[in-house]
Amino acid sequence: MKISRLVLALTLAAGFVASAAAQTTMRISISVAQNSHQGVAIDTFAKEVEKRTSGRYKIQTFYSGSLGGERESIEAVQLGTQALAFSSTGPVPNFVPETKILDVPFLFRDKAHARAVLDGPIGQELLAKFDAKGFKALAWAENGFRHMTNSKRDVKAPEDLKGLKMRTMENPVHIAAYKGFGIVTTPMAFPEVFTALQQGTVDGQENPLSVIIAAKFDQVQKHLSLTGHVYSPCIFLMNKAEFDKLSAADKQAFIDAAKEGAKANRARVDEDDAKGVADLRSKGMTVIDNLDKAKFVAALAPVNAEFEKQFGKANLDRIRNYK
Ligand code: EAX
Repeated sequence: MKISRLVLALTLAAGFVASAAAQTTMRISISVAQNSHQGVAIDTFAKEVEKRTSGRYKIQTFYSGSLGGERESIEAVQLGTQALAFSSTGPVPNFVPETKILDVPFLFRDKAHARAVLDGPIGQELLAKFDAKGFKALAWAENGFRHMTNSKRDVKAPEDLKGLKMRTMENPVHIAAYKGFGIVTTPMAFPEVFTALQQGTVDGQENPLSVIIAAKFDQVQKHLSLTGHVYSPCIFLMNKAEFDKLSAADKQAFIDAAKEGAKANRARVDEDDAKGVADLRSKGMTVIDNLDKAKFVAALAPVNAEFEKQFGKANLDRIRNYK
């Protein structure tokens, strides 16, 4: 908390009531560039918090992993050295294992289905799981559906993935699934990915169009296949103790600001999905957009049987059948 004592003293000396003089500054960070669906999310959040608290809270925004990768930002929030973070669910299961289920491949039919689940009772139950781990989870947002890119060959069928060395997120569900495709998995934090692709440390990576565009992966990857193999949620996280210090009205202001951030974020993902393929083709990528999805689903049947055991078929069906 930073109280501007000078302003306070001067204002009091001038005989005014200094009710608006106290201002608290908090930090939030993302691992991708500002001009992105994640930048829109935290910029909107920052603006809304300031507006809804009459400027008593100021949110400083950091982009492109300048404060570290997603896992580091979540750790910082848990420790309280950083008040806020916005992250994909990539590293989140390492903190709140219950969220693993959201990263099961081919779980969601489309974005509308995923958004409905996250905004409904299932998503809200999962947000509550963060409390016991030192976080207040403010709202779900998204990266969107993830697609595969690589520098070696067109991926038209699941067999084409065999032997490709791909960077994955530090997420146990992703790693297990991609091994099921025969991919050689290399978990890595996002800020290292561009260089790893450029230097050929890995052949490929997978991310939604929004991230591929924002990170300029077209400069280091030739082949894109619209596999849509997994939906990638994002989340607004706050240090629990910082949140608990807020008045009831300010708590609501932070939650509502995160919801506004999520709304703007999802609108930008829709925009990127609508324009992304043409954009990436114009930048020289070969885009395979007529995949037989059923073949990719079938290739993961053994892994999915494992996931059914691990998460329970009833829990997976509750998500699959949510309307
Ligand atoms: O959140 O690590 C990833 O691939 C994420 O999708 C990326 O950091 C955006």
